[in-house]
Amino acid sequence: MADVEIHPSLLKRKIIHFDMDAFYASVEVRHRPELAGKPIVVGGSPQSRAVVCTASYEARKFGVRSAMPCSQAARLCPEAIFLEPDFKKYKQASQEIHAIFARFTERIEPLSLDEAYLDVTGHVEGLLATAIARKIQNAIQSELRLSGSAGVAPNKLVAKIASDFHKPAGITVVLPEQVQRFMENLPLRRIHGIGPASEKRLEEVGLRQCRDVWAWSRDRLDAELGSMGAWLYERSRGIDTREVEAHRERKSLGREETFAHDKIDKQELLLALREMSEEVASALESRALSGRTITLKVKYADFSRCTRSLTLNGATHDATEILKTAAELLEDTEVGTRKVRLIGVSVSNLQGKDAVESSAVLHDRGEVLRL
Ligand code: TTP
Ligand code: MG
Repeated sequence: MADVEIHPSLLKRKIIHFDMDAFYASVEVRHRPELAGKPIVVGGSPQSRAVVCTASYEARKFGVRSAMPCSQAARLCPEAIFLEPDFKKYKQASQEIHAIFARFTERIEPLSLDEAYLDVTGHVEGLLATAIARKIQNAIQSELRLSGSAGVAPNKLVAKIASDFHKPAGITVVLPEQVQRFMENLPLRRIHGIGPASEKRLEEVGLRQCRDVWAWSRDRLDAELGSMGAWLYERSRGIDTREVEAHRERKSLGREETFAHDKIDKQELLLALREMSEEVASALESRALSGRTITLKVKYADFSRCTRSLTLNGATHDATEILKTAAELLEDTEVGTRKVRLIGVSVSNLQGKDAVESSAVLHDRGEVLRL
C-alpha cells in the first residue's frame, strides 16, 4: 500500500496512558516485602466464592487471570498465596501515583485507581512525551516501589492499546506516522469500548481485525452497524479526537452484592435490595446528588445476567423510592423461579451541584461505585 497521509488530528496531541502492573498485588507486596517474587492472588479465599481481582505476574504464569473464581486459581497454582482485597491501601497508593503524574501535567484523566491518561502536549520545559513517561515510571519505581507501564501516542485510543504492549514495566511509543501500521493487524477487541458482545457482533459480519474495517466503505459500515459504523471507521484507523478530561461527570452510583449462596427467595432478595437502596440513597445525599433512572441488575446462578431500568418523572435520592422502583423492576425478571447469584441497584441520569467530580476519588471497581 502506498504511504498514506497522516490524519491531521495525529499531529495535535501527545498523550501518555499509564497503567500500573498487577496493581493490587504489587501494593500488597510493597506492604509485605517477604511476598516479593511469589505467586500472589488478590481476591479472597479459594474456599469462598470470591473471584480473582488480580494476580502477580508469577501467578499469571500458571494461567491465573482476573475475574476467575479463586477456587480455580488455587487448582491452577496450588502454591499461590491468597489475599483479601484492601481498597483503602489501593486508594492511598493511587493518590501517591497521581501526585507523581501531577508533577508533569495538570491534564490527568483517571480511568480507574491504577490507570490514567495524561496530556503532555504543552509541557512547560518542552520535555518529549517519552522522556516524561520514563521519568514517571522511574519516580513510581524508586519513590513508591511500584511498577507501571506506559503507552505514548498521539491520542487516547492508541496510547491505551500501547501501554499494554510491553507489560510489565514497559514503555511503548507510537509516533503519528506509525499509527496506521500499529493498528493494521490488531484484533478489534483491543479497541477500548469493544467488549465481548460487540466483538461477537462484528465477527458475525466478518470483521475481526482493524484492517478488515478499512476495506469497508462508510456507507456499508453505517448500513451494517448503525451508529457504531462511523465510530469504528475512525477507531480502526487509529483516529480519536477525544480530549483528556481532567474532570468527568459521574454517570451512575450503585451497589451490588454477590451472595455466598445463590438465593431463590424473593423476600430475601427484597431485603438485600432494601439495604442497598439505603446505601445508595445516603451516598447520593452525601454528594448532593439525585438521579432519575433506577437500574436493577440480576445475575443468575448460570452467570447469565439481565438489567431493567425505569426513568422517573423527577430525580430522587430517596431510599424508599429507589427501593419501590427496584421492586417493581424485579417483577420483570425471572426472580422467584431462577436462582440468583448477584443483585444490584444503581441510580443514573444524575443531577446536583456535585455531579462533576474528579473520577479518581470515585471510581473503584471493587466497591462498585461506577462512572
Ligand atoms: P488492571 O490494570 O486491568 O490489572 P492489573 O493492574 O492488576 O494488571 P496489569 O499489569 O495487567 O495491568 O486492573 C487494575 C486493578 O483493578 C487490579 O489490580 C485489580 C482490579 N481489578 C478487579 O478488581 N477486577 C477485574 O476484573 C480487573 C480486570 C481488575
Ligand atoms: Mg494495571
